[in-house]
Amino acid sequence: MRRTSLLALLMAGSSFAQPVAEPAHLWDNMYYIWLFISVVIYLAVFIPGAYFLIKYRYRKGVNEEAQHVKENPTLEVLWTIIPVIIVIYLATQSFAFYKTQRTAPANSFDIKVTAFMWGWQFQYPNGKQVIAFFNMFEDPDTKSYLPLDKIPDTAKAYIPAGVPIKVLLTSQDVIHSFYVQPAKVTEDAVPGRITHMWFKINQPGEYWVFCREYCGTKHSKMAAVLKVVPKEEFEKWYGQPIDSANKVSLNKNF
Ligand SMILES: [Cu+2]
Repeated sequence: MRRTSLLALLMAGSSFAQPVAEPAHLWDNMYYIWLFISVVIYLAVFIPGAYFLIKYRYRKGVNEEAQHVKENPTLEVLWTIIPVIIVIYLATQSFAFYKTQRTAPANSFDIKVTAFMWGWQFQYPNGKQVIAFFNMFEDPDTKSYLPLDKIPDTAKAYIPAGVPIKVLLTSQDVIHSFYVQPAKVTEDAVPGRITHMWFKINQPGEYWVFCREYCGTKHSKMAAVLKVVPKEEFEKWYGQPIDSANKVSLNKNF
């Protein structure tokens, strides 16, 4: 893992010490590993290829007949074994990553999210709820997204910073997909089924969630906002009953 991070650090030239969100950093690491190996293979093929193309170009009377090589066991063993090692490395590394990004850490905080046309319902373990309905995020005049500071906090799902969140996901109607943009994870919300995913956002702030599975007219406006706050602030919010402001906005929107 440390070597992976070091490689990513070298390639990206930025710090991975405290990623903004997880498992996004794992996707980044994997991307840079694949990119690095691809570039090395590309250069190993292209540079000699270009060199030989020029060196052995057709010149009258110089090299009119090609050399006929029957076999070269050393070369054949090498060009079999090296790709096999690379493929095994990529497969095992990717599988380890897949397992990590599919398995929520043991200390995760569970939130149930129900998708519907067109919005998201967040249900917390103590019964607290947040409903994100598409027109809470839309400027009624321009029909574009409101800036985050124009959206009331009651429409935002509070999330404790630095705590892994396990999302148990389902849908009331058609298939949607819950996409947590900063964490680079998405999972289908399927009616009649509970799917799961996890993410962790380390840096407090407000982050968009979008639906990533086309689901009808308002798909492009099917968003939610995660308000990531320090743990103490989250506890304070979590302990409060649902305030009347949220109820009012719910009635208005439905
Ligand atoms: Cu949708």
